[in-house]
Amino acid sequence: MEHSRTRTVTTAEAIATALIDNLHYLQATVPRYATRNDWYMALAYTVRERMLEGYIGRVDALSSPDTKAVAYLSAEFLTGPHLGNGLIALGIWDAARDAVSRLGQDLDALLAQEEEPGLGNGGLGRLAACYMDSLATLDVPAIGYGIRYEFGIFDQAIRDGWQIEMTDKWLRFGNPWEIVRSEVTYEVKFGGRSEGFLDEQGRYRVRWLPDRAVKGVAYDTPIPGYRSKTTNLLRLWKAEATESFDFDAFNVGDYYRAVEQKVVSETISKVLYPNDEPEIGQRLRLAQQYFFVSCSLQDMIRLQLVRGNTLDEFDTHWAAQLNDTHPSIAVAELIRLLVDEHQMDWDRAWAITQRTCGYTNHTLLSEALEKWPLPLFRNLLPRHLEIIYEINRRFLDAVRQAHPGDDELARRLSIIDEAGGKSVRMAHLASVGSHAINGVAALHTELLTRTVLGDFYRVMPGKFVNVTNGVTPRRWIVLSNPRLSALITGRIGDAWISNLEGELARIEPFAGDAGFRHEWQTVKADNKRDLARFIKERTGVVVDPASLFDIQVKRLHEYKRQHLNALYLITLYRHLKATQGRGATPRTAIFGGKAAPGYRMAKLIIKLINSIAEVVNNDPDVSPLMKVVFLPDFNAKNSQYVYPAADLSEQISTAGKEASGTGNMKFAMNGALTIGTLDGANVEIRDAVGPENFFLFGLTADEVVRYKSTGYAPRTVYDSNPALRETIDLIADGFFSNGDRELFRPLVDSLMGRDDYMLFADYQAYVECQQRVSEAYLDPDNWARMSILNSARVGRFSSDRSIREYCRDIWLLNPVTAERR
Ligand code: F58
Repeated sequence: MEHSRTRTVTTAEAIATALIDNLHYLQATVPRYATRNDWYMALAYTVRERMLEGYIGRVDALSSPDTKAVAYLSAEFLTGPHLGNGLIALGIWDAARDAVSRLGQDLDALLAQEEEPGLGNGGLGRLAACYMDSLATLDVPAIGYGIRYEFGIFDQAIRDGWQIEMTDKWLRFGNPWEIVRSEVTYEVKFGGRSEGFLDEQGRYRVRWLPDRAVKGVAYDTPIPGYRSKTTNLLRLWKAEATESFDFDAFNVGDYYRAVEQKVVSETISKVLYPNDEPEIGQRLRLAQQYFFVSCSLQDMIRLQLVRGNTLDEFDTHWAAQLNDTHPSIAVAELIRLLVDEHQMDWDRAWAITQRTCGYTNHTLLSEALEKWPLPLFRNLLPRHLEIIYEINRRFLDAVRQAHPGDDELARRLSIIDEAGGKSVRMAHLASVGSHAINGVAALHTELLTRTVLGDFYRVMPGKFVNVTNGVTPRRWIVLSNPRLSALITGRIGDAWISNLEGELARIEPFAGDAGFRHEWQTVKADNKRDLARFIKERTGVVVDPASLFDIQVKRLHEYKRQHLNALYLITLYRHLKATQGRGATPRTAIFGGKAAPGYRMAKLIIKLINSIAEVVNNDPDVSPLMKVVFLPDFNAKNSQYVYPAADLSEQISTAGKEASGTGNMKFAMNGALTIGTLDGANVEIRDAVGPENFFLFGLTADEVVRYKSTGYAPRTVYDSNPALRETIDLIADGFFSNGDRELFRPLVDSLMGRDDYMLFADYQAYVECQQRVSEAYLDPDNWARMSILNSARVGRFSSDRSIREYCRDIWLLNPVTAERR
C-alpha cells in the first residue's frame, strides 16, 4: 500500500514537513503560537509515524499461524523517555536535529520536554525495558504485557535534607506514544464464589460467580528495535468500569452508585506501588496483578485462535515469562481459562501451562518473597484458590511419592504456608507452574538453589537455569554517551551497537595507544562537565569536574549500603581535616535514589547523606578537596547524565544480597571502574574486566553466613577499630545534626546492635580499598587505560546476549538474525 510520504520518508526535509503538518493537524497550532510542548508532541508523532510500518509488520507476524511469540509479563516497565531512543532506532537523529533547527527549534530542548513514563521501581522494571529493546532488535516477536499506571513512581524532592514524595503526573500533557485500542478489551472478574455443575455432556465442571468485574483496555506503545524492520508492542492495560456489570445488572436506577462503581473500578490501574509498603493496600496490589495477568492471557488466547491455531498447541506458539512473582497468578489463571472457559481437561491444561511459563526470580531476601494471606486471597479470587489447592495436592502427592517419609520436605515445598496466619507463597506457585526457573546472575542462581529455592532444586534440579542480566547499549551508551559512541565508532565502525559481545572488544588494543587514551579522557572530562552543570542546576552545589566522580545511584536500601559509603565519607573528611589535605585526591561523592515512602531507615540514610553534605561542602578547609551531593529524583531520564560521567561505580552491597545489579553494567560500559563486593553480577564483571581493573573488598557471601552463625558482634568491631569508633561517635554526638543526638539514633542503634548488613565487618576493608582508588586516580594515564579495558571487556553484559540465552534455554525459539534497515 502507498502511504503518505510525509509520514514515512526520513530525510530532514520530509521530517520538517511532517513536523509542520503535525503541529497543524494534531496540535491545532502553527509555529508562531506553538509552545515547546506542541513542538515536542509534533516531533514525537513524526517519529511514531515512522515506526508504524514495522508495527503492522509485527501484528502480521503475531497473526500468522507459524509464529512463536514471547509474552513478557511484568508489573513494571521502566522505559524512560521514548523520543531519543526512537530517533536512534530509526537512524534519523541527525535528520531530525536538522529539521528541528530549520524550524528554529532545538532538539535537546525538545528531548528534555518529554515526561518520563516511570512505570517501575528500579532494576526489575528497567530490566523489562532493556529486554523489550533487545527483543525488538533481535526481531523476536514479543509483546510486553503490563499495567498502564496513571501515576508512576513518585517524584522525589529533598527538603531540609529529607525525602518528600510527590505524585507523578506523567500523563498531564498527553502521551503521544500510546495508541489506545478501545476495542481490545477484556472483562476481569473478582470475588463471589464458585459452584459445580454438570454440563450437557454430563461432565462435572465449575463456574465462577463473581460479585464484580472490571474491564481492561489495551494501550499499545510501539517498541522499535535498533534499525530493525519490525516494531514490537508494549501492551499496557488500563482498568475501566464494565458497563454491563455496574450499570445494568446491579445499579439499575441508582445512577450515583453506578458512577461510584466506575471510580472504584478505575483505581486498579491508578498507581504503581513504591514497594516495601506495609499491609494496607495489599488487596489492591493483588487485584492489580490479577487484572493485568487475566487481560494478557485472554489476549494471548484470542491471538492464538485468530491465528487459526488450537489451544492444544498454545505452548508451541507462546512463551510467557513471569518477571518475578508479581504475575505468577498466571499459572492458576491459565488453568482456569483452559479448563473452566475452554473445556480442556486438567492434565492437558496443566502440561500446557507448565510448558508455556518460565519464572525469573530477582531476590534472595526471604522477607521480599511475596505471600498473600489466605482470607484475602479467597475473598478476591475464590476460584483461583481452589485451583491452587488442586495444583498443590497433585504436586505434593508426587513429592511424597519420590521422597517417602519426608513430611518436612512436603511442608516446606507446599504452595500454601500452613504456619501461623496461612498464606499463598507466590514463588512456590511460579516454581511449580513453570518449566524453567532462572536467577539473574551466576552467583544469584547458585544461591537460589542453596537457599530460598533449595528444596525446589532438590526435587526438580533440571528446571534451574541462569541468565545473567544485561542492559541495552542503545540507551546506555549510544543515547546517553554520544561522545564515547563517536570515539568508539571512529575506530571500529558501528557494528558494536547491535553486536556488543562480538565487536566491543575490538577497542581493547587502543588501550595501548596514548592518543586514544587522551581522547578517552577528553570524553570523560566533557561528560563530567555536563554532569557538574546538571548538579549545579538541581542542587546549587558547585563541584570540580577534575575531581574523582565517585557515584552511587540506585534505590535506597540497607542491603545496598549507601550508609557504608557515608561512613567512609565521614572518615575521609576527618582525615582531610587532620592532614590539611596534603597529597589528597579531590573527590566528589554523588548519590541518587528513592526510598520507599514507608521505609524509615532508608529515609534516614538520605537525611544522613544530606547532613554530611551540609557540613563538608561548607567547610572551607575541606570543600576544595571533597564534595558530597545528593541528586534528587534519580530516574531513567536524568541517569543518562550520570553513568557517562562516572569515574568510580559504587557496588557495595552485602555479599549474597544483591541478585544481580544492572547499574554496575551501565557504569562499566561507560568506562567507570568499580569498587565492589563479590555480589550479584559484580563477580562476572570482575572476571570479565580482570581483577587488576576492579577494586574488590569485603566478605564473600559464604563468609557473611559463617560470620553470622559464629556470633557476629558489631560492638566488638567498633571497640577495636578507632577510626570506625570516631566515625560512629561523630554521628551519635550530633556533629551532623546541630548537636541533636536523637536524630540519627535509630541508625546508630541498628548498626551497634545488630548490623544486619555487616557494615562494621566490611568497614576497614572498604576504607583501605577507597585509599587504593585515590592513589590509582593520581595516575590519570593508567586510570584511562583501566577505564578503556572496562568498557572493552563488558560486551557480554548487553541485554542482547541475555535475550539470546532466554530464547535458547527457556523459550525454545530461534531468533533469526535481524535484517537491518
Ligand atoms: C532487582 N529487583 C534486584 N525489585 O534487586 C537487582 O539485583 C536486579 O539486578 C534487578 O532486580 C533486575 O534483575 C528489583 O528491582 C523491585 O523493584 C521490586 C518491585 C516490586 C516491589 C518489590 C521490589
